[in-house]
Amino acid sequence: MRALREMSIGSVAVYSDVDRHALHVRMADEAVAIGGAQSSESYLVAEKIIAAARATGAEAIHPGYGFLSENAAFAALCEAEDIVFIGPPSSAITMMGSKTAAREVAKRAGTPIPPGTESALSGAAEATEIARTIGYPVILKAAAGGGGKGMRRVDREEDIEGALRDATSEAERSFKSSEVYIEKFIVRPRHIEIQVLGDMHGNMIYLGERECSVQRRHQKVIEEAPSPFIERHPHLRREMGEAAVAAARAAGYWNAGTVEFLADERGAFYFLEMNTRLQVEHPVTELITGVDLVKWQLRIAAGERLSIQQEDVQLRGWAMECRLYAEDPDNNYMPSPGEITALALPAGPGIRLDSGIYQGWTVPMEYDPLLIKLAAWAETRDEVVARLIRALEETHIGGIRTNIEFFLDVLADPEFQAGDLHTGFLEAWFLRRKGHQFSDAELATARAVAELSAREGKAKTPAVTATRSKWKEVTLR
Ligand code: MV4
Repeated sequence: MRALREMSIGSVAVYSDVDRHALHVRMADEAVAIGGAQSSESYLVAEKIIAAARATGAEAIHPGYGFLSENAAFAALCEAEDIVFIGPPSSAITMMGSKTAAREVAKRAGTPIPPGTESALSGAAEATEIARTIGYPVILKAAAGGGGKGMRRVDREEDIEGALRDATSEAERSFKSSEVYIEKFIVRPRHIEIQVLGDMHGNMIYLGERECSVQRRHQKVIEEAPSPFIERHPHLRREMGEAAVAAARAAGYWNAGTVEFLADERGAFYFLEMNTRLQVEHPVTELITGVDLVKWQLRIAAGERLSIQQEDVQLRGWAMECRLYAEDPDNNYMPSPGEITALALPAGPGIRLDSGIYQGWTVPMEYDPLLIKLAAWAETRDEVVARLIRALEETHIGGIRTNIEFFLDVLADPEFQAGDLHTGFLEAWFLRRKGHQFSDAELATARAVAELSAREGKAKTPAVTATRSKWKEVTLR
């Protein structure tokens, strides 16, 4: 809506019953009520969104990043109704929505994929045979999946049959498709993703990478750009960038998208999946490239040509984002909705806030309780960490519990500051602390990872510390 305002385009918000007083409704020029608090009665009902566009004369729909943003049927409905879907063509969403089809596309484009299959496994016999060829560990994944559901890591042949049964039934339950495929399991990987931007006329560029290895239960909590790993292996930036563009091109993609890769410790990288939407963490890319991704989404959707060439994309400095959530650190970071009774927000050099809250607003319990994306920019990674710590210390959100203290702890961690990240980083980090509850699976991963880290003897003194010194008053005598 900020991009629209700057471009002198009107905006219309849609809202559910509990969102009547939400910030996005206040910020829009017009707003349309679309039904019940349950998203299945409002934000997920394609026909209601289309009706809201019709009623207000809206020409285009920005699907955001949750709900219908990667729903091919919704994009196709917009196409059929002659309403512009601000995103890729529905055909590309369909293609990337099937993880096996996406693997096929990537393979055809010459983008490296983990060894494995591009079609559904016929049964345990086939799975065993392929696992023997590619070697253990392997991972079984739901073709219609993503986000960790319907996935099983398998380390030994005797576990294949049971794991396939579990993955298949979970896939069927979660996605109404029991199709499962197999991949070589990449050990201790980093999650590195490439932002791409393409127009309808065949032009496409990549805008560097983001590293999102700091995740918990497949939820990202800290994202940064550039990637500390790629800074150490700079040739990878271009290789991954070109591989990402090749895969997106092969899918007939346009608008903003993200190609996810896993990178192993040796620097080999593998295509994982493509996110066919704008992502939550897009601000860090905007901060280091100076490119407004949302404005480009709008221009591209209007049929404009991309005027930025690959050589024009220059990365400057470092950016990092923390996702501030309403969650209770004393209750295993469970959602902690409620009324925001006080609010002090950070500002000053290099700080960007994408906030959805205000004092007096009540965080509803029906949705993901993301409150604010706090992003910082500075010349170097050390400076950006210090700046984020400073900004978090300026922040006060009263009336609800938040994960602010958690970020102060992670940002002060020596391994984090050294940029020694991998997708098991947070589990290992939590294991180093006391008083937290974990699932058996989390504990097993964390133990393995902690063992590896200990063996490599990584712990150092932090370069930047969170002082959080008590305020003191001095009286002159
Ligand atoms: C993998 C993998 C290792 N090897 N695939 C997790 C979510 C889904 N998008 C893919 N995921 C993974 N796929 C192979 N061949 C490890 C993960 C994974 C992961 C990936 C990215 C970020 C965090 C993760 C946490 C656990 C497992």
